[in-house]
Amino acid sequence: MKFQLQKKLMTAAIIFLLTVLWFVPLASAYSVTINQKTVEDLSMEGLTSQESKSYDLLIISPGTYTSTLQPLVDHKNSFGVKTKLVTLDEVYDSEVAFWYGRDNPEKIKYFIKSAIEEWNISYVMLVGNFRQMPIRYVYNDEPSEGFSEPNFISELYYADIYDQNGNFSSWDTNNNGVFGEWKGEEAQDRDIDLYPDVYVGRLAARNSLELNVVVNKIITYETNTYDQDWFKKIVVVAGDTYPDGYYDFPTPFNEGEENAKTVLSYLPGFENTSLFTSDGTLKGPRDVIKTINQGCGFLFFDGHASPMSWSTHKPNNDVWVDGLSTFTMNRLINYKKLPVCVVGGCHNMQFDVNLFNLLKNPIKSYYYSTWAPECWGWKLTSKIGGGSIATIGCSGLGMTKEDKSTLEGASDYLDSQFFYEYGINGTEMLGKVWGNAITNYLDKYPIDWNTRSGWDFAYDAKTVQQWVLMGDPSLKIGGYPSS
Ligand SMILES: [Ca+2]
Ligand SMILES: [Ca+2]
Ligand SMILES: [Ca+2]
Repeated sequence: MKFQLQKKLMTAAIIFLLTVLWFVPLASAYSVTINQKTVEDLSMEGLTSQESKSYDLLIISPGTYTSTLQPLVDHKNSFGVKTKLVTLDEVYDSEVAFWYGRDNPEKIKYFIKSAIEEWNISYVMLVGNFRQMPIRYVYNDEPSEGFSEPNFISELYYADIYDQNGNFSSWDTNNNGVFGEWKGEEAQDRDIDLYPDVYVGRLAARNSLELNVVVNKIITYETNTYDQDWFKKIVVVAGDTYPDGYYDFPTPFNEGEENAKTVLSYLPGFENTSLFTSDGTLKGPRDVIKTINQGCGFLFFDGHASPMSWSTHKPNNDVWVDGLSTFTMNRLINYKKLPVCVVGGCHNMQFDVNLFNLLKNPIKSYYYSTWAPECWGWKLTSKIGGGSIATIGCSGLGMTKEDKSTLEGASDYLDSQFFYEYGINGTEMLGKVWGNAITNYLDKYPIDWNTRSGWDFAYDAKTVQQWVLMGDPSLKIGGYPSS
């Protein structure tokens, strides 16, 4: 049965792959060559000579997207978010990137540092998927036999610009070209402070059509959401993440539902709908889709996931209950009622997935769902006619408190801090909510770099390193009042 299904899926995927190959440009971030221009050609100075010298939002994008992004730049400026759009070529040609940065991600990071110092920016929007806008893999090793994960994408790399002494933080303190390395008895790259110094989000668009959809969603959201009834609602989806009796430690509670209740307690003014397996309100994707289609300002999932799916369990039952997958998402028609979605689970934001993985390693890519043409989080964010306005979740194996010997912290704490920041602390700018949640996490769980990999402190570091914001970091949650 399973093999038949597997064969069918593989055939469908290969047909789909060949179709998609006609449309997706094969640009590779790694093939971008740096023009060896002389220093005086371009500098930060050259980029600002005709304009203001101070900005709130820096957008970095491949040159092919500048016209698609222009309406967003105009929109942001009209609402007082001073925005500067810089192309990747301009970044690479800038004085700072000419002198500093061993590779493209590091050049971008140095450019962001200069933009903080010279332009006083608070937000950075990276535009382009993993092929078009470089990503940084960090090597905080998860050595477990069941699922070994030597590296994963970290967007926090682009946000944690300074170390605790105020110097540029390379995340490669032993200077061997391997970043965020934590393997064996202690961390090789250590004393990385991890605290974000700027708020980073990504629009992982694969082409201008996809980018155009998201740009329109952001503009529509910020101009239409204010004072809308649907916004004052939150939907939480969860169950028994760890059915009791299936692990070598006791897991008596419905962990996902407990976390969801904590989240709800942080949004006191919001009408809530909980879809739980324990009371039968969550039986499958239909329940989730129906509820989201009615509209909500926030959406929270807490359970298990892959780049293609999210699911959980009924209490003390290891049978899977599906919540939402990249396939069933196609049925979302919530139009302008777009929630900010936080998802607890593994790999929802693993945005380096692609169909070529099916050719490279069919079995592994099938098993790990890395043959998805786009990950769960980006698909939800870029969905036309609905989905989310932004999605926050894990690029790698999501760590929960059950992974730690203290049975405390990890995503259980970090996810709920997002809602604490918005609902209790009153932080309204999306990127700042993301960044402050990370800051709160590190304040509560400081990292001891002298401990072994695959254990509590390495998991604390991984928890924040892998937490990706897919969306506009300068998004005003709840939108702007009409003037
Ligand atoms: Ca290193
Ligand atoms: Ca920092
Ligand atoms: Ca349990």
